[in-house]
Amino acid sequence: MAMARSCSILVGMLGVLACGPESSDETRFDPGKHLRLVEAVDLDPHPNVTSVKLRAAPASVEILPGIETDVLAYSGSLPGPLIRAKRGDRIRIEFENGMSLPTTVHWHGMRVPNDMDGVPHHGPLLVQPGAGFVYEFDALDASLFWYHPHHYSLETIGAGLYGPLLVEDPDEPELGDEVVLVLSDISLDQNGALYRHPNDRETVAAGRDGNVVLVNGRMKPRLEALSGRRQRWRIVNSARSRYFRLSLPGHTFIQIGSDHGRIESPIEVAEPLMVPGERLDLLVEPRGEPGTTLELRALPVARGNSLPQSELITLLEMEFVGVGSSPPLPDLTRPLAPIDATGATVVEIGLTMGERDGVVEMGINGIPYGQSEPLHARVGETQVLRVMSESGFSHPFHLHGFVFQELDANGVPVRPLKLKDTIEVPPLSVVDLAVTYDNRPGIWMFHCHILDHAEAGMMGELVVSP
Ligand SMILES: [Cu+2]
Repeated sequence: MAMARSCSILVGMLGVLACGPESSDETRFDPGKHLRLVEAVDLDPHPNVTSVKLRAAPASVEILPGIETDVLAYSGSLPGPLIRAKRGDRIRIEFENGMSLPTTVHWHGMRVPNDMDGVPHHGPLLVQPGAGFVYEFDALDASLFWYHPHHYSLETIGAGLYGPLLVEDPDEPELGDEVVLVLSDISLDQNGALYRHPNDRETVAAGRDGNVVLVNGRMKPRLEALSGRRQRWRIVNSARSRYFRLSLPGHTFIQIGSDHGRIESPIEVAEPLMVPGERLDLLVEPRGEPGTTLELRALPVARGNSLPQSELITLLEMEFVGVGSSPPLPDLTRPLAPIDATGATVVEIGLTMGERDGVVEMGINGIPYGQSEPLHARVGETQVLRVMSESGFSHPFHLHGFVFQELDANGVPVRPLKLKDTIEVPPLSVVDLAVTYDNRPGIWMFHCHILDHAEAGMMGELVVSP
């Protein structure tokens, strides 16, 4: 602490921060002080239990400068509080619904028991206004996850209900100054009030992108950097439909993780794409003269052959406040086993778009959710999900409860191996995903994570039998 204090005195006197050695806790540099997330308080003193309270309710937050916007928020903050646990913990969330509509909380990516997944198939899982529910599960995997409603999702995620859940790996060394970045957007009118998109054919087909892009609930926040000192960015895309293609001019990233923790071996990426629901774990070594800034940008993306490109957006402004250095990286390989999909049942999942009586109707294999029969699998079985975008649109495909590995044209997992639960399915293309169902039977959902598409019927159920 003494060292940290002398650093801040230096900042005051010189406007710079240059401390060393950086690898020790005492000289930790915090790049994220201008975009800090509210953190949920762990109410259980037991070292292996994380117990938090979470309340969904109307709230008023400042998004546009000086203007209060009425939103829906978890525990009063947008995004919802960062829930921090470590692998092996028991996580307990005492949830309360302070809204006027029923809801659930879905723990996107977490391998939870089926009745904790927050989908409202069964009446009791729907949390009525004024009621509560205790979600309780084990943190099996270390990664960044996120939580959001799985009922009225389009409306309530659009109004601000989403938050990050970080499960840390207690055995992992420090790899860089860590920042959790929640990317999202929100639709605001000129008075700063939530804007209601029309529910017309074009909006539903395209998906509603918000006109205000947010990083940790803020417009274009500042992120501090020491030139030459490594940062670790743990990022989630919580937007309803917006894709983010990240670019830091003059820099590349080292990708070390994806949806479910670290990937098999690190890869250098220049402009990584994040579809709604996906997570990325990136290392970046920013370089710049103290006193200068650098913009992290979202490059234009078209989510379909017929859709216009999104505009170029500045996500955050990186501000160089000094120089630093980082120790060499340790070996970052992770021993993952490729799924052997030889002889596995191929299950075809066509993501289809059509029209009935002038209304856009989306579905799985031509049948909208609610009218379709579920798919089937058994615990222990390996299947190949052949997911096909049968239109000129991109779809981020999400499977609840389980992890998959993408297969190449020869039917073997793409290297380096990545454990995924959400993946881009480009227009008019096919993605093969190998999945082995571990022992958590139940009715699991899969759907497009463009929430307009999910709402219009692009969802299905998979029954995993014991
Ligand atoms: Cu879609």
